[in-house]
Amino acid sequence: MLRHRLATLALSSVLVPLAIFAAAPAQAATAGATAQAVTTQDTSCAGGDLCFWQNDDKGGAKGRVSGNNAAWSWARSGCPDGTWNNCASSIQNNGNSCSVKVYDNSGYSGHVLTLTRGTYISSLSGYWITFPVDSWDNDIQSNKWC
Ligand SMILES: [Ca+2]
Ligand SMILES: [Ca+2]
Repeated sequence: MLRHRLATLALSSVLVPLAIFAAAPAQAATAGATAQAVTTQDTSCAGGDLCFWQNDDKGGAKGRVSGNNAAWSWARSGCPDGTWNNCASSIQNNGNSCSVKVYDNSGYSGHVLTLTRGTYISSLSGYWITFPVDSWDNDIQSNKWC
C-alpha cells in the first residue's frame, strides 16, 4: 500500500511540471502584418515624349510616343476599342522643341487639337470637338509634331 502511494506521488511529480508547461500563456499568434496591394501609377513623362493615360489625371495605363503616328492602334486592354485609338483621357506634351497636333481620326485627319510644348490636360472631357455632344475624351487616333 505504501509502495503504491509512493509510486503515485512519483508519477504526479512528473505530471505537474508538464501541466505547468501546457498552461504557459500562448505567444501572440502573429505580428499583425496585413498584405497590401501596391499599385504604382506611372505619372512620369520623359523629355521628348507625348504621354497619355487611359483615365483623367494621369490615371490608368500610360502610353507614350516620340514621333508621328498615323494610327494609335497599339493594343491596350481596358480601352473602349482594345487599342489606344479613342482611349486617351489625359495627355501631356513634354516634347523637346515644338507643339504636337492630335486628331480625332487616323491618318492625321478629322478635327485637330494642338498642344503647345509643356501643355498638360488633366481631362480631355473638358475640350470639345463639337460642344456639347463630342469631347476629345476617348477620341484621339493620330498625332503629328510641329
Ligand atoms: Ca479613357
Ligand atoms: Ca476618334
